[in-house]
Amino acid sequence: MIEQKLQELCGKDIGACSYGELYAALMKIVKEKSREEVRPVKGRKLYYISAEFLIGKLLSNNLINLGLYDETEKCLKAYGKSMAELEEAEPEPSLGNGGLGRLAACFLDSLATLGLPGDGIGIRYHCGLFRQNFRKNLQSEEPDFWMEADQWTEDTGKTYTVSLAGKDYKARLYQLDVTGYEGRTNKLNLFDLDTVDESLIQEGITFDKKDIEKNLTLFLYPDDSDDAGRLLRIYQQYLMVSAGAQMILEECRERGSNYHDLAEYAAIQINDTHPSMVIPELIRLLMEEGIKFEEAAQIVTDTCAYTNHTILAEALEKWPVSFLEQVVPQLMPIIRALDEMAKERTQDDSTAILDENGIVHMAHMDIHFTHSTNGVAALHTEILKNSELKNFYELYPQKFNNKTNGITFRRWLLSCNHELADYIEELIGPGFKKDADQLEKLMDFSEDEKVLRRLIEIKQNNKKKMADWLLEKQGITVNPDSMFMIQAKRLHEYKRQQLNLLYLIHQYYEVKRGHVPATPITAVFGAKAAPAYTIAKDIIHAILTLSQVIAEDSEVSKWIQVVMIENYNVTAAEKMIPACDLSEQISLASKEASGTGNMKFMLNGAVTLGTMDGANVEIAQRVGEENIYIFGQSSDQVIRRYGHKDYCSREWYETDPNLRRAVDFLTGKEMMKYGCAENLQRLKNELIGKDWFQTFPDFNAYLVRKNQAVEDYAINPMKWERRCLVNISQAGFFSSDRTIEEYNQDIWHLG
Ligand code: 26Q
Repeated sequence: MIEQKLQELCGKDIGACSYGELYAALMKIVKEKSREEVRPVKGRKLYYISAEFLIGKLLSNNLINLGLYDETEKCLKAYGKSMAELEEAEPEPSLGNGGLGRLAACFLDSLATLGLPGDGIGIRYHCGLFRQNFRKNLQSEEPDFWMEADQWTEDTGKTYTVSLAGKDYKARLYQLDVTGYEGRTNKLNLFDLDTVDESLIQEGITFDKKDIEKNLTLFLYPDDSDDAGRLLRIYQQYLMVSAGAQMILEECRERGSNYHDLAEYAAIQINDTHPSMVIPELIRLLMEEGIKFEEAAQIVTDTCAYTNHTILAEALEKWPVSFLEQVVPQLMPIIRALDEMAKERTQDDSTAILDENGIVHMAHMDIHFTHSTNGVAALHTEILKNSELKNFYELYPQKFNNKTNGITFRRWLLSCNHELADYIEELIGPGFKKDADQLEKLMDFSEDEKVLRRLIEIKQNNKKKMADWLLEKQGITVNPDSMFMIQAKRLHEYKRQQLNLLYLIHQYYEVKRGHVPATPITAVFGAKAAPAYTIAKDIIHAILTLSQVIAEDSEVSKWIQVVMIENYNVTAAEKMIPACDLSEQISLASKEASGTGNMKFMLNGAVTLGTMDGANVEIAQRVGEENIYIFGQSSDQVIRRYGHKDYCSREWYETDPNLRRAVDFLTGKEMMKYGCAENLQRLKNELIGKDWFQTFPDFNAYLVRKNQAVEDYAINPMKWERRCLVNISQAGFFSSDRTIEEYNQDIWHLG
C-alpha cells in the first residue's frame, strides 16, 4: 500500500525522490489514514488546555501508532532510502519549554491510545522555543521557525472573535491529528492570528513587544523577565482560553448541551496556571447566555480541574490588577466577584484571589473554582498539602489528589529505541506496548547471562549511534566505551547542574594527582537557559569552559570528557536517552515536582543517580535501593533548613577543602584561559555567598555515591546490567497510560 501510494503521490520512482518529497508524501498518507480513526463522541469529552504542547517530530511516531512504520521502512530501504535520514527532513515543533509541555504531549498520545475522547487546546506559536547556539562557550539564541510549506497543522477555516484591550481580533483555529497506538484519532486545536508578522523579529529573538496584532503568537515564552513580556503573556493566554472556551461551548451545544449541564459534556483540565483565565471567561460566556453568576460559577467549578506543576514560589503566576484591567477588562468584574465569593468561604487572607496589594493569584482562583487540584508525584502532592497549599488543603481536603506523571512508551521506547523494543518483544511478547505492567515479566530473565549480555550489546549500539550523531551534529568525538552519565533538562539552579559541574572539577583534580576513575567517563549535559536567566547562563558557560579545559589536557582527557549538547530538544533526547548508563536526577529534594526525564532514562535501561525528590522517590520504591543510587538531604531536612533561615554556604566552603578547591577552580588560571572572568566570578560569588539550592551540603554525598556507581559499572558489568534490567522491568508504572487512566477514573469520567 505504502509503495503504491508513495509512487502515486510523488509522481516518480521512489529512489529518485528527495527526502523532502518523501516526507511530504508520507505526511499525506498519515493524514488520510488517521482520519479513518476519528470517532464520534458519546458522553463527556476532555479538553486539555495548555500553553505548551512539546509534541516533537510527528512522522515516525504517527507511522508507528498507525501500524505503518515497518512497511514504510521496508519500502524505503528497497529504494536505497533510510528512515533515519527521512527523519532529518522533518522540523521539530518545539512548542514547549520542558516537562510541562512534554507531559501534555504524552497525555494526548495516551488519551488517543486508550480510545478516550480528549482534545488539546493551545497556541500556534510561529517560533517554538529558541534555538540554542554556543559561541565562545556562551549560549546565544536564535528564532526557531518550524513551520514549513508542508505542515501537520491545518487551517479549519473557523475563527472566533476575541476582545483584547478593548479591540476585537479573529482567532483562527488550526488542528492537527493526534493518532493513538491502535486507538482513536483526537485533535490538537491551536489558535493563531492571521496578522502575525515574522518580519518583526530583529536581532536574535528580540522583537517589538508592543505590536500585539503582529506579535501575539510569534514566540513561545521562555521567561517573564520584563513587563512588556509579561503583558504579552496575558494576551497570549487570553487568546487561547477565550477562543478555546467558545469552541468548547459550541461543540457541547452541538452535542445537545443546554449549558446548565455543561459538566456532563465537558471536562476541562487546566495545565498549571497559564490557562487559568478560562474560569472567568467561561463564566462570562455562560452569563451572556443568560445564566446567573452563582450558577455559572458552579457549572465551571464542576467542569474544570487544575494541575499544579511547581512549588517554586517565583513560578506561580501572579498578575497585577492593572495588567488585567488593561488586557482583559471584561474579566475583572468576574474575578472580583469570585474573590468576594471565596472570601465568604474563609477568613484566611492567604487564600485570597485578589490580595491587598492588588495582585491576582491565578493558582488561588484555580483551587477555589475547580473541583480538583492535583500534584504530579506523591511527594509533590504531600508537600502541597502539608506546606505550600496547606491553608487550601484545610479548606478543601476533598479536592486534593495526586496523579504521578507518566511518559508515553510509544515515543520513549518503541520509537526512540527500536532495538531494545524488539528484543523485549522477543522475550515477553508484544503485550507491553499497550499494557506497560507486562514489562515486569522481564524479571524472569534477571539472572539470565545471555539476556544481560544482549542488553549490554544493545546499549553499546545505542552509544555508538549517539556518538555518530554527535560527531555529525556538533563535530565532537566521544568514546562509546566510556561510561555515559547524562543530565538532560532545562537549566535551573534547583536542578543543580552546578553540582554535577563541581563533581567534574573534583574528578579533574583527582586524575591530576593520579587517582583515575575505574573507567573513563563521559559526562553529557543537555540544557537551555532562559535568555534572561543570568546565573543559568553562567553555569552553561562554566560547563563549556571546563569541557575545553579538559579536552586540551591530554592527561585528564583520557579519563574524563565533558560534553554539552547544543540545542537540546525532544529530537536530541531521543538520541541521548537510549545511550545512557547513569541518569542524573540531582535536584534539591522538595524542588522538582516530578521530573519525567527520570522515567524516560529508566525505561531505556539507565540506572538513576538521584535525590529523594519528585518521582525519584517512587522510582526508588519500585526498583529497590540496590538498583538506584540515592544521595543527599531529604525534603524534610531541606524544608527545615529553609525554615531556620540559617544556611550559610560560606561555612561549608571554608570547612570542606575538596569543595573549596572545586569552587576556587572556577576562577583559576585553567578556566580563565578559555572562559570569561565576569561570568565565572559571578557564578563563584553566587555559590559562596548564597547557594540558594544547597549544593554544598550535598556535595560530598554526591561525590561518594557517584564514584560508587562508576566503580560498580566498571568492576561488575553483569551486576550492573542486572540493575538496568530491573529498572526497565519496573518502569511500567510510569506509563502515561496509567496516569491518564487515573485522571479518567478520579476526575474526568469520560465517554
Ligand atoms: C510562567 C510565567 C511566565 C513565563 C513562563 C512561565 C512558565 C513557563 C513554563 C512557568 C513554568 C513553566 C514550566 C514548568 C514545568 O515544566 N514544570 C515541570 O512540569 C513537569 C511535568 O509535571 C514536572 O515533571 C517537573 O518537575 C516540573 O518542573
